[in-house]
Formats: sequence, C-alpha cells, structure tokens
Amino acid sequence: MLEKGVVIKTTGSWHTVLDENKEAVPCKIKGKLRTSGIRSTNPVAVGDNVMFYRLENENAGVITEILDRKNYIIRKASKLSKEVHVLAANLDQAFLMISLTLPRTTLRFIDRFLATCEAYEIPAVIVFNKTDLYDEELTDEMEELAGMYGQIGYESVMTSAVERRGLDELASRMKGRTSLLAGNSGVGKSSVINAIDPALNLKTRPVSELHKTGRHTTTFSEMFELATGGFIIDTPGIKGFGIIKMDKDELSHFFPEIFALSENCRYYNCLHTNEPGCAVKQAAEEGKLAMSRYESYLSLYYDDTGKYRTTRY
Ligand SMILES: Nc1nc2c(ncn2[C@@H]2O[C@H](COP(=O)(O)OP(=O)(O)O)[C@@H](O)[C@H]2O)c(=O)[nH]1
Ligand SMILES: [Mg+2]
Ligand SMILES: [Zn+2]
Repeated sequence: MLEKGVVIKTTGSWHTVLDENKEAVPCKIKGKLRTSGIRSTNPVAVGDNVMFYRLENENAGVITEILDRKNYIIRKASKLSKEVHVLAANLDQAFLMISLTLPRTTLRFIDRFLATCEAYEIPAVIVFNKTDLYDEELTDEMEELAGMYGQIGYESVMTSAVERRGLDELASRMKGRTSLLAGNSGVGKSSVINAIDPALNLKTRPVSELHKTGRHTTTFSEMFELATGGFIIDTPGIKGFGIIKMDKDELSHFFPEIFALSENCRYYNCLHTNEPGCAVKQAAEEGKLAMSRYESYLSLYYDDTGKYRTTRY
C-alpha cells in the first residue's frame, strides 16, 4: 500500500521519511524514479513530499515517487560540474538570522540573500539575534535597518536566545509552515531553535571556535519539526544558496524598491549603473533609496566571477 510522507533527512542512499503519523521511516529509492527533470546529484531532497511503501517485517520503506515541488533551492554539486545539488524543496518562507555583533553580518550578505529569495520567490524575514548584546548605538542601528527593510517589504523579528526575547513571535511565524533558517555561522540559529524547542538539543558552538576547521563538514540538509509546530530546514550549504547568478538586465527585479524606481529611468533598458537620467542612482544620491541597497545592487552587478551558472531554476 502506498503512503504519503515528507523527507526530513537524506544521507547517501538512505532517506528518512516522516509518515502521516509522524513516524520516521528509513527509505531507499526505487530503482527507477520519476524525477523532476533537472540534472541533480540527489534525486530526493529534504522537504520533498513522496509516495512510499513499507517493506514487510522491516522498519524500512521504498520511495516510489516524488510529488511535484512547489519550489526548491540548489547549489552546484561541485566547482566544475554542471550538475546541481538540491538543498531543500517546498519552502514556505526563509528566515535570515543576522547579528550586529559577534559576528557582525554584513549588509552585502543580507542583500544577496534577499535577492536570491526574490529570485526563488520565497518570502524572506530578517531575524536580528543577540539583541541582549546590543548597546544603545547598535539598538538604534537595528531599528533603522528594520525600518529600511520594512519599507521594502521585509519584516523583522528581534530575538535573543539568552534573554528569551522574541521567541514566541518567531515560533508563531514558523507554525504550520516549512521554513529555511539561514545565516552565518555563529549568529545563533541553533541556540534560538533550542530555546524554542529544548527537546531538539541542537549542537551550538562558541563564536571563539568558529575559525576551527571541521565546521562545514556536513553536506546534508536536515529538517526538524518544532514542538510548537512547523518544520525548520537547516542547510549547511547555504553559502551556495547564492547560486542564482541573475542576468544583469534582470538583476533589478530582485531588488523590489529598485525595480519600482526603475520605472522612472530615462531608458527602458537602464541598468542603473551610470546611465543618464537614471532614477535609481538619483534616488540613492538623494537618500530616497538606501545607499547600502544600491551598493549591494552594484556589487552583484559587477560580480563577474563566473562561479555560478547564469540560469534561473
Ligand atoms: N549573547 C548571546 N549569545 C548567543 C545568542 N544566540 C546564540 N549565542 C551564542 O553564539 C554562539 C553561536 O551560537 P550557535 O547557536 O551555535 O550559532 P549558529 O552557528 O548560527 O547555529 C554560541 O556561543 C551561543 O551561545 C544570543 O541571543 N545572545
Ligand atoms: Mg548551528
Ligand atoms: Zn536606471
């Protein structure tokens, strides 16, 4: 009998599928699997909804089909390969956890992440963590940034794992949804999740040990269910999340406020770098567009490393 389930972990050829009674069943894949058509190194990803059957007298099953994906995020399988690795599928939203100190997240990193979410059409929320460490100046900066991103359409949540601040709000936003939790190492992702649901007992690591090697040895994504409801995807390959190298003439689509301003540029194909009559550049100079956002746009525009594919998936 076929059952429906969701993949919560993949390690090599074994995939952990959560059945409809929330029981975890280790599954292999049936030899021939209908795939989604992309050339990926992994046929099944965390977040995939699948059909599977159980093997008799064994606590194991076989996946026979991957149901259509609402969306998925990828990274390149390796530096030279054209193949991709699907990091996660069926995301409802992405939380970008940042910190203004220890370690400080750069605005460039935030904007890259947000632009990538736009390209994937995944709603993004910014989480300011470690707020217990912010002095008055950093608190002002946080309010200013939250206001600036809020105007663009990105909501913010302010949290502290230490002082248990903002956890209810975060948990309620996560409830009933599948969320990607992203952010630089050390910003407190695991700590915040543990503070929401201590039973998960995720490993945390002091910031002073971040430079030590072995940090990024895991390459498999994992999905956790919170006791308060909702699934969280913690993916180690998040650096490669920037895999979507947007075409230069499409880049402004992924900066919503820049895209809105571009309507007033003199040339319809204005790229907002140095063109005469560019409403975007003018707005940045007049303070109507955050200079940091404009600079992030330009930095992505000029980022010609050729590291990533130019295709949008
Ligand atoms: N002061 C303070 N420290 C925090 C907070 N959240 C996490 N940390 C510390 O930051 C370090 C890294 O946390 P961790 O959860 O491992 O970060 P991750 O790499 O994003 O999962 C640990 O030493 C945590 O104790 C917070 O809200 N306030
Ligand atoms: Mg962690
Ligand atoms: Zn322009």
